[in-house]
Amino acid sequence: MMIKPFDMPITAARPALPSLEEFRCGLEGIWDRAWLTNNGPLVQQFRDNLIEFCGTKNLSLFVNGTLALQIALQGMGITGDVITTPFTFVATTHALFWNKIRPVFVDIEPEYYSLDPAQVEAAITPCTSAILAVHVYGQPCRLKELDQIARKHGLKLLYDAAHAFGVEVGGTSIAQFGDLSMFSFHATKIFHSIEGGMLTFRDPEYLRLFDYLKNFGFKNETEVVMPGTNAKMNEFQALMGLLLLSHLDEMIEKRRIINVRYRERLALIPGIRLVSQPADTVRYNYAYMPVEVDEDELGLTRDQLYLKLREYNVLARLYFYPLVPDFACYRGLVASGDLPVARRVASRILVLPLYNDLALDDVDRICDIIEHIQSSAGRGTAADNQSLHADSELAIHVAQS
Ligand code: T4K
Repeated sequence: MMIKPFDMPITAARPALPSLEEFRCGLEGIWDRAWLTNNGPLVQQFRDNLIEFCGTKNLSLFVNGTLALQIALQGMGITGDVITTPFTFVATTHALFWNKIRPVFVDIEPEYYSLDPAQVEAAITPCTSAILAVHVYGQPCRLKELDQIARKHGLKLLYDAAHAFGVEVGGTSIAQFGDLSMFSFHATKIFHSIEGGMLTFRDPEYLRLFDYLKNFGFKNETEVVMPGTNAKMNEFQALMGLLLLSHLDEMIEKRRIINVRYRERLALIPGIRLVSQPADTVRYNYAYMPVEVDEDELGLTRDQLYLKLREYNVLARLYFYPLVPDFACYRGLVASGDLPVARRVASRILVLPLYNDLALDDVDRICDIIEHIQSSAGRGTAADNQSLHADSELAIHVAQS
């Protein structure tokens, strides 16, 4: 069977957009007011709506998630060592590095790929000040266990919830767990404000502190109370966020339907392992579509499948490979154990395209392509196999994408 490549690239993510008419209408208001940034009315409205959505008043908006997390660590006075995950986007670790905090990487659990609580507890030393866990792909971490460990050892518990907007556990917003959570509103996320970030936190005292830190440390026109930076959200971001927030339920439902179709189809393909379904208590947001590739069953390595998919214009992504401690800038600078689970997952993970308006016919076609690649594995020409085995090819494709 011949399957045609897609005419246009099918990317792993694609931003949700409100109607142009809705956005234009909002722009007119911005033009009339000529108020573009510095805690404008749309940022205030966005914050109010998010307070209602997340169920906490302790909430602060930022220009992006990375700066939000950097400021959180600084404002909370976290120093020394922080126990964190190697299986994440580099920004999680960068936020520690910019605060001169030493990341201590411990292994993840194999079900949802979040920090393994037993490994966390074993890694605690007198230098440990906090745990920074990540709700990878929007799946909640082991909340109860991490909370118990943090309390027992007097550590702060922070969540990088960049992927987890809209997730609930037992009817409670994920924003209400731990001492603090950071959400990313980047364009490629389930919900976005073009770029943007949000902190939610337990201690109301942090609100004033974060407000200072994101606005140069200004208390008023003539007083600077600390050396802050500039990390304010602007009105255009808030407009996008406000409009999309009103469509969030529809967006999650569309993604759920796509996820179901993928799962039905992929479950039948040998060598493609689906990530565990969320627990019954979780309202999931279907942020990403990760799968694990079993080389022996599929007849191809994950990297070979990734490259083959590109020939069909399916641009899957390697979120998150390599592991953060393997990036040149962190090698040798950080503490980490052997990380066997994280290493295995990073070498097998592939994130398939998932965005709100991905047509179910296109999901079927992506699955047909994977099926076709799987069934022809081993039947390729010597030339095919040679080019797929060339290590440098993956690096070139990744560098160009
Ligand atoms: N912590 C975690 C766990 C994170 O995942 C992230 C960000 C952060 C912290 C930091 O939050 P922010 O500071 O970003 O708020 C993307 C995103 O830029 C990044 O936000 C995200 N994680 C990461 C997982 O993915 P790239 O470099 O892979 O993005 P890029 O440009 O290759 O885009 C991905 C796909 O989306 C492309 O195939 C094309 C498509 N795309 C992208 C953009 C920007 C579009 O169709 N339209 C667009 O406007 O990092």
